[in-house]
Amino acid sequence: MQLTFRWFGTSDPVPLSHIRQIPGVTGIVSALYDIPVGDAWPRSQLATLKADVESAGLDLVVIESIPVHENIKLGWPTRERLIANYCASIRAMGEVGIPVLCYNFMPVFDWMRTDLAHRLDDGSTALAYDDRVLVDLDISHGTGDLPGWAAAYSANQLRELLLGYRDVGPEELWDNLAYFLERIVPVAEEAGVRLAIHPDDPPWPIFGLPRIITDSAALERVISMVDSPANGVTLCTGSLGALASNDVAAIAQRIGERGRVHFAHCRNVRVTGERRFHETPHPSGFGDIDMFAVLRALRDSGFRGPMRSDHGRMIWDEQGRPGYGLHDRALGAAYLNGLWEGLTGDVPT
Ligand SMILES: [Mn+2]
Repeated sequence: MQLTFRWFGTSDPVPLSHIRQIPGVTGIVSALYDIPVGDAWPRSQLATLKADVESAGLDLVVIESIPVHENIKLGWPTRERLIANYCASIRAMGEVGIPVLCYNFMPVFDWMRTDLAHRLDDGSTALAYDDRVLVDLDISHGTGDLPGWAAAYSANQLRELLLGYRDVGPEELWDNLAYFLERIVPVAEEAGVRLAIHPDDPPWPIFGLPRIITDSAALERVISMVDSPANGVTLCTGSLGALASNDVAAIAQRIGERGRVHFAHCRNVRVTGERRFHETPHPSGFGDIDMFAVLRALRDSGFRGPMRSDHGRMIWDEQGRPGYGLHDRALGAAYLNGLWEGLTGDVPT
C-alpha cells in the first residue's frame, strides 16, 4: 500500500511542502485543471505536473480524474472523437509514468451534497446529504443553488443535458459505459495504466438522472465487462457506505480477490436515514464504516495500490475547500497508516 494525498495543483491552499510532512504520505493524487472537458491531455503538461510533485519529494501516482465528456455517457455520435482523445490522454499518462487513473461515469453531476458545513457535536463541520433537501432544490435556473456547483452549468446547458438523458436509462448508461471501456481498456493495458472507476456519490439517482455504479454487483459487472487487469475500481468507502445495504469490507474482499482494487479512498460516513448521511472522522467508532475490517480485507486480498484519506472535516478553524482541508485529512492518513502497520507489520518511512 502506498499512502497518498489529493492535491488540487498550485491553486490548492494546501501546499505540497505541508503534505510532505504528513508521516507516511509519499504519493500525490492530482489532475490538470485547465483542460476543457473532452480535449486530449498534453503529455508535456502531465510531465510538468509530475516534475513539480517530484521536486517536493513526492511521487505523482494517480490522476483523479480525467472527466468523461457527457456525450460519451449519452452515447452521442461525437463520442468517437472524444473517446479517441481520452485514449490519447491515457497514453500520455503511460509515457510520463503515472500508473493509475481514477474516473467516474456519473451523468451531469459528480459528487453531490446538500450541506457543505454540517456541524458535528465536537464543533467541526462536515459534508452532508439529505435527499429530502435535494428534491426541493431548484435547478431550472442552472446549478447556482447547488452546494459546490455554483458556476458549473447555465440554465440552458443544464436543460439540454437533462433532455438528452430522457432517453438514457440505467441500461443505456451501462451500454455506453461498455462501449467506452471496450475502447479505453486495451489502450490502458498497453500504456501500463490501471483504470479505477469511482463509485457514484451518493450511490442513487438524483434529479431523475440514472446512477449505476452503486454496489458490489455493479462493480463486479464493470470489471467483468472487459476482463483485463487494467480494468479496476476505486474502493471509495464513503461513497459505497452511504448505502446501508453495502457491506464495504465484503466488497473490498470480493473485488480485491480479483486483483481489481487499483485505488482506495478511505473515509467514514454516518447514515442517519433513508438517503441521508453525513461525513465523520475517519476512525471506525465515529461512523458506520468498520475501517479496520476494510483494510484487513484489502490486506488479505493482497492490495498494493495507492490509498488516500478521503474527505476530511473542517477542524481547528481551518478555511479551505470543503472536504479537502489539510488537518483532518492528515489525521485520517495517520490513522490509516497505523491500521496498516498493525495489520501488515509494514513500517512506512
Ligand atoms: Mn471517493
